Amino acid sequence: MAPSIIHKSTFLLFLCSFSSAQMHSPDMCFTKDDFGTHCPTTCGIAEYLSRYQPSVDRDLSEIEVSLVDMRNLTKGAQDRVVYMRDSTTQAQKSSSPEAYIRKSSKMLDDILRFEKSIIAQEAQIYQLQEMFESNEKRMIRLKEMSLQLQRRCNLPCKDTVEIQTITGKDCQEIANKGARTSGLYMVKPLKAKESFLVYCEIDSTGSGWTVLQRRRDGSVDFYKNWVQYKEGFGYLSPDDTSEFWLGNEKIHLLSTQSPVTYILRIELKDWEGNKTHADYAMFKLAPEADQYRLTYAHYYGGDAGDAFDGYDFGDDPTDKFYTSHNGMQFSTRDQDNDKYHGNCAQQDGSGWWMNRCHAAHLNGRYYRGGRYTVKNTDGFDFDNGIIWATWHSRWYSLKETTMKIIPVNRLNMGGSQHAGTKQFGG
Ligand SMILES: [Ca+2]
Repeated sequence: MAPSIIHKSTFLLFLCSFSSAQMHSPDMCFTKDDFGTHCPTTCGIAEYLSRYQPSVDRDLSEIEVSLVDMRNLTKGAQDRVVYMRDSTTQAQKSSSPEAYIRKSSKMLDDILRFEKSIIAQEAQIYQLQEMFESNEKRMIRLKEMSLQLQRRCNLPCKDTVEIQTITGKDCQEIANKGARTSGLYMVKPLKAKESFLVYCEIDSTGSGWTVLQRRRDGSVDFYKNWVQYKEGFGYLSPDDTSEFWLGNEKIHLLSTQSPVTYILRIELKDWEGNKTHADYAMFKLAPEADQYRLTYAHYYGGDAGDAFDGYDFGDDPTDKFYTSHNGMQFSTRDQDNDKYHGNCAQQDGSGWWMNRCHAAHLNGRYYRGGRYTVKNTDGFDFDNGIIWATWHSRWYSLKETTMKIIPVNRLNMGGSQHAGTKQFGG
């Protein structure tokens, strides 16, 4: 790392760049248009325009054919008018006055009728020509846009982000070394073979949170498989604007580096703008051999309630027991480690420490507006939203969530904005 304070580097935002090759998914082009400025979004638009172009071309050539037809028709009518005018002159010369008057008035009627039809046809032609011209202009605009987008898509998918140079075994150590800015840092937990990128939330008092999970706008699909949850997915951004799962392996390495014990803080925000949090003491994620089992010592505080301890939904007396999460192994759609005869992760479209199945479910499906019903689940048929049952019902999906950790001694120093949390019985 360069000795300068800030090291600017061209950096692929994909988490997977820092991990296994298996994470180089086919999603080079990210098609969610609400994701913002990331290059892959434009590939989708260019692809859409390219698809649109042949059908507009086809329309234009059809209009051209009808214009030619109309022109031929008009020409025929004009010929007939000329012919009739000639016959009138001829009749004037050859016929008797009465016969001439009768014949000529009939012809005049015919001429009038034909002239009217010519005028109508000309108006139609004019209309079609206008349509043709406006379509041509539109086509030119679309072609320009398509070219522009194609040029942009041909550029390598990159973003210039600042990666801070201070490193440490976690964000708190980085803050202890003097960092006072939130952003992207490289960390290397004690047992880690190599360092990896994390988002550090550092406040002015020197508290350094290492962020493990972030939901904020539904831009990232959290219905992923075991390897993806192991390695992490989504995007890390220096200004904390994107969604991600840091990865079970990294969370394991961070949370088990003795002698540090960590507080896990879960921050939640609903669609009405209310915020709350829940803290857990001695948060740890077991190694992959134990399927990244979640353990903590006890609920440490916060107003969100202890949803990790399960919730009595009132369906069954065993609800609370079978929806608790402490001690559960991690499950994904392709690795069922839950306590249910079915597959909770598959039926709820997520990866999580499933029991039978959950009272807390922060990797669930994103529902805009919060409230949803079985009918909105597109066949999942279960409460699969972003749920914290002790705060909002399981049919209310939260707007934003954060999971982050800090060494317990730092939290107790009172430096944190949420300091002074109540201690519940162990
Ligand atoms: Ca099962």
